[in-house]
Amino acid sequence: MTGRLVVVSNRVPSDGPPSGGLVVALHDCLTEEGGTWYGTSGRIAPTAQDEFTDVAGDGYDMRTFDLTQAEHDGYYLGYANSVLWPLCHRRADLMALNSGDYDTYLGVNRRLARMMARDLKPDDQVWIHDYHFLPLAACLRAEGVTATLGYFHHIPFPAVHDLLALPEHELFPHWIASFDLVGLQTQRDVAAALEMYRSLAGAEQLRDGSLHYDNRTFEVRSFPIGIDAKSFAQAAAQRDGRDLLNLGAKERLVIGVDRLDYSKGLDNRLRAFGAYLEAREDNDPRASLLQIAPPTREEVAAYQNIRNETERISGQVNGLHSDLDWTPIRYIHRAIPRETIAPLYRAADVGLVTPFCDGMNLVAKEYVAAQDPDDPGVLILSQFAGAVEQMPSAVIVNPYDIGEMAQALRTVLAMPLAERRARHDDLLAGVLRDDVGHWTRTYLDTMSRLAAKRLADKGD
Ligand code: GDG
Repeated sequence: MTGRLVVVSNRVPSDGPPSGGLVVALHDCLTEEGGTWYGTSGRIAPTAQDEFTDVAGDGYDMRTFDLTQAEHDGYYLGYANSVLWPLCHRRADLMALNSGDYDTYLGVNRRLARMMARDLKPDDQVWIHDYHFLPLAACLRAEGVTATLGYFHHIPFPAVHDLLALPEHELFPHWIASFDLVGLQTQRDVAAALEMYRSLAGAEQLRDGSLHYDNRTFEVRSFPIGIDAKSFAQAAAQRDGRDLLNLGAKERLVIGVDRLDYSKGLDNRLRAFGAYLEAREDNDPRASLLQIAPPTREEVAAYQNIRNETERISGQVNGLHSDLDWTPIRYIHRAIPRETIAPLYRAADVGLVTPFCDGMNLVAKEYVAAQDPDDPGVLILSQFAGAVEQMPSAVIVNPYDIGEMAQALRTVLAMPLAERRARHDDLLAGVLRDDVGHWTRTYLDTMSRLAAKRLADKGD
């Protein structure tokens, strides 16, 4: 790589060893390449300071900044998670448009751009992550930064029609065009981005596929994110998940693992499991659902509603179907350690992944990686998870169709070993091949190619 690698993400793992797939992947490539990682510290400061705090990383530097309480509320909880998140997840109806939040969001991006501009050099390659920083490239350009700026959008690209609900919708194409490389999860997302530019006067697609808008030329491409599949498979085989759950020899297990977010389809999933139990015949196997749903963004009102709904439906289903010696739904509203989650996936006959809308969904890939290849479980996957483009051998369902999901559970729980193996072999090959290392390599190689081209063009 010519020039330094610079990474920007909302949180920097400055308070301990990195954990979680994405953070570990970014840590690994910074350790290999060297460079700097920018982001918030997770601390709240009484006043906004235009200074970074330096933290030593493993072969790289971390530069963190604190948010004030008002910034945390307006930038993070407000505009990022109560406006952009619902907008990108086809829930414009849940957007909380509070006046002032956009200004705070833009203010944080401007402050970060101002501070970063002092450090950046023209041959740096900057990889910015996620919707917290949509205007960051535009802000950096306004500070005179000419470095190569890449962006990866982890969540779905908004539909053109939904975008109109964003008061700042006219700025959105300008924010995107200020990057040099825009990475999206799926082909579907790339199609949505192209549709947005097609609807704009003055935007054009060039012969080499790149886009031109606002006097800038940039590329929009899909880079489907993966997981560290090998280490996940190893972790899954360390313990017996059935023992952890005290499962009876004949009892079958269905698993769901999701942050408790309205985009994940938990309500309809629980309804479908209830419908499956309703239609179950006496000689059908007894199956229980383990739903792990750790809390997330609890200060945002829409998250309170999905929690109430999840608890109401699981209480209702358990009330109807529990027996003296059996409770069909085990619902855990708490984070479970990663080394425990992997064997639980392996113990489950079915992985139930049914979001209404999801950028990728790593749980689908983790479930596949964790299976015993000789006796694998089956993945039921929503047609609205980005993962569906790479995982056609899953049993694909419509998360709005409760009857179809209940029927899919019946089919999968009775699926013969040969079919389970054939589906799993196919899915596992993809999960191992397109792992998280492949994702970082392809993104960074593409950004390096663009950086070299930009430097050569400038030299002409
Ligand atoms: C965003 C996009 C995109 C969950 N509960 C526990 C736990 N988890 C872990 C899972 C998985 C991760 O959290 C969730 O990843 P997802 O991809 O499913 O979803 P988001 O958090 O919404 O992530 C998504 C992703 O970014 C990456 O680009 O795929 O579409 O929305 O790894 O295992 N981990 C532990 N305990 C839990 O209780 N340890």
